[in-house]
Parts: sequence; C-alpha cells; structure tokens
Amino acid sequence: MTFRISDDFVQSHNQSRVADLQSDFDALGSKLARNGVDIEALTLRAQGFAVATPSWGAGTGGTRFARFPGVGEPRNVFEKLDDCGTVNQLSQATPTVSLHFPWDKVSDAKELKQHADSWKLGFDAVNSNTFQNQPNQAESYKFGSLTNQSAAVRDLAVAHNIECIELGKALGSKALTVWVGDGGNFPGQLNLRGALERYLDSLKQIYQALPDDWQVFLEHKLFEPAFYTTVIADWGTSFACAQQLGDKAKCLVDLGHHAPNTNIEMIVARLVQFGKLAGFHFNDSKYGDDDLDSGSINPFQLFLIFNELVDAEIREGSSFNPAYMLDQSHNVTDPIESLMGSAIEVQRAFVQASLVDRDQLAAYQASNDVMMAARTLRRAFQTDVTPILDMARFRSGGAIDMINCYRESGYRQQKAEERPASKNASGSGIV
Ligand code: PSV
Ligand code: MN
Ligand code: MN
Repeated sequence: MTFRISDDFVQSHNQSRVADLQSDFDALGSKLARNGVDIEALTLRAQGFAVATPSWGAGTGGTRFARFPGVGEPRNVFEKLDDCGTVNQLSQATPTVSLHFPWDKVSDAKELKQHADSWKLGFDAVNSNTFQNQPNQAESYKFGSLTNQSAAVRDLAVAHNIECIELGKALGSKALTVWVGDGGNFPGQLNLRGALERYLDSLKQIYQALPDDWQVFLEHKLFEPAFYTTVIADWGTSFACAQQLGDKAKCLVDLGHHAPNTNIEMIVARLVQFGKLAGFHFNDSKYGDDDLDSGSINPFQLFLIFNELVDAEIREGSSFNPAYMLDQSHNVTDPIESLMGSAIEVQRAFVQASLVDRDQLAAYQASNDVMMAARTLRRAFQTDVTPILDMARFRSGGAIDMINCYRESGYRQQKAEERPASKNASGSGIV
C-alpha cells in the first residue's frame, strides 16, 4: 500500500483553524444577510461544485525548451490517480479525472476503475491524441491526422478515437474530447476548405461510434502547433461542425485557445443560446495557450464567464450541465498544489457569480442604468467569499488550509521515495 494522507491528519490539521473560520464565516454571513443572501444556501451550492482534473496535469509540464521534473512524479496512470485523489481529498472539488490516451496506458480498465473507486474518483471525458506519433505507428501525423490528405492516416486517427470511446465506456466516461493540431504553416500548404471537409468526414465516422448517452466535444484552438492556419481554429468553425454532426456534438472552450482580448464570456453566451456549449478546459494565460493556473492572471474574466453560466443555469434549468475540467501545465510549481489552488479559484468564480443580484441587474439593464449595472456585477466579484469556500471544504471533509495541510503531510517526500525518478516521467511535455 502506498502512502495516503489520512483523514485523521486532515481533521487534526483543521482543528486549530476551525474557530477562526467560524468567526469569519459568521461575519460574512451577517453581511450577506443584510442583502438577503443566505450563506448556508451558498455554502451548500459551493459543496456541490465539481471540476475534473486532467491526468496529465499531475506531472510537471514543460515547454519546447525544457522540462524540469519535480520529485516523486507519477510514473503511470495509477500514480496519477493517486495524486488526483489527493487533490480531491483536500479540495473536495475534483471528484473526477479526465484521461488522455495513449499518454495514459490502460491495459486493464477494470483494475483501473477499482483503483479509482478506492479514491472515490470517477472518470470525466476521455481525450484522444492524434497530435503526435506513437512508437512504431504505421503512418505519420506530421501533415495532420483527421484532416490528412492520406486516407490511411485519417483511418488510423479515426480508429484511435474509436478506441478511446471503447476505453472510456469501460471506465464509465460519457464523452470524448477531440482536439487536433491539424493545420498548415505556409499559405498554399492546405486547401482551406478541403481540410475542413476531410475533418468533417472523419468526425462523422467517430460520431457514428458514440453510444447513445455519449457526446463528442470539439475543442478549437487558434494556433499552435500550426502557425499559419489551423483547421478548427475558432468557436465559429467548431459550432458549424457541431451543427453538421448532430445533437451529440458540442463545442468545448479552452480558455487559452483564443486571440488575446477575445471576449470569451460572449462566446460562452452564444454557445449556450444555441445549445452547443460542451464545457471548459480551465486555465489562465497572458499571451497564448500558456496553460497557467486558473484565475492566476485574469480572475475577472473567469468571474464573467461564470456570470454567463449562472444565467444559463437559471434559464435552462437542470438540463444545463456543462463539463468543467482543468487543463493546465505546471512547470514551476508542485502540480498537486496548482491543481488544488486552481480548483478553488474556479469554485470561487462560481460562488461569486452566484452572488450577483440578478433581479437588480435586470432592472438596471432595462432602464439603461449602465453605471449601476456594472457596479452590481463588481459588487459580487469584489465580495471575498473565501470563508464560504473554506467552510464548504471543511464540511465536506477536506482541508481548510489545503496547501499547508498537504505540505505538512509529507506526501511529496513520501512519493519521492516510493517513485524514484525515471527518465520517462509522466509529464506530457506538451504545452
Ligand atoms: C491543446 O493545446 C490542449 O488544450 C488539448 O486539450 C490537448 O488535449 C491538451 O492541450 C494537452 O495538453
Ligand atoms: Mn485543452
Ligand atoms: Mn491547450
């Protein structure tokens, strides 16, 4: 049996913090009550919030220049689940894991599922990978995968996606996320329309293989690795393809996959309006697909996105259930700390957006009172909801002070001993 942080340790760590938390919680509770907000209801809502962790996020990431592995990195999918399980144990906000094939080598799905069960973890969407060749692969993805000029390459990429669905079925996943790096580096390299026609042709075959209760998430990205034109570069292309494919196809929004200054919350509103929002890959960025920790650069944008999501929840009711996942690359931090912290920042945006006084906002909008409408949003954003997040975690059995609890548990040092460094550590090296 490998080392796990005991629940007793977490609770004893909480003991010295609970009195302070209770008084901060009470103070915030009275403040919110003056505006007719019930802190208990909000705390319950926070407890119900969940965002999936990416298996690849458990290893140290890297850039095209270098990767600086940390100690005790997970060496296989079982160890990645251990780390994701620890993130959920302390944060109580990440009950599912998203796998990426074939980075995650699964030879026995039943055994892996049992391991996940031992952590009370489920599986979120599975991700396919046709953006790099695998050892001994018969055909090359150098000039694209699902859109390649060669039918043999396209067939290989389609077959891989169908294998991902099969594996996901065995694990209890309900969606396949498809991101392809296909595109061109030079004008003239590709017939722009032809490439998209081939994409749709390939995707139709994958769509056919989806079980009735599955969905396929189309993930767009502006550029990289293709630097002149990318086949699925934007939400418009993604939306058109999802429309062509059918009800089970939806558009996935990775926050880092847009041009700087793009109004992502508006994209979210559009996709919701037309029933095509699949969900998110949360991360933050300054320049491109930086894959930095969620909420670390632009928390207001994250809040505004959740403002649209809460509005959607009210309009659409319980059928509105987008998939939330972190997709980050941790190059200079301990991945477990980054994943825990990011999950809570996404949860923070969710709770802050839940605080918006929607009747008041609608009234200010109707009377064109721009100043007061903007202030209504800002008031919610500027409310420090930390006591609600901490209390939600505490009541669910997590750690009030996650990062210090994790550090004091000695988890990473234990893993350094259990998992001696191997040349082939689990970080994808992909950014
Ligand atoms: C591509 O940049 C991406 O966001 C896709 O989701 C990939 O599957 C993932 O990153 C891999 O790190
Ligand atoms: Mn992504
Ligand atoms: Mn990305």
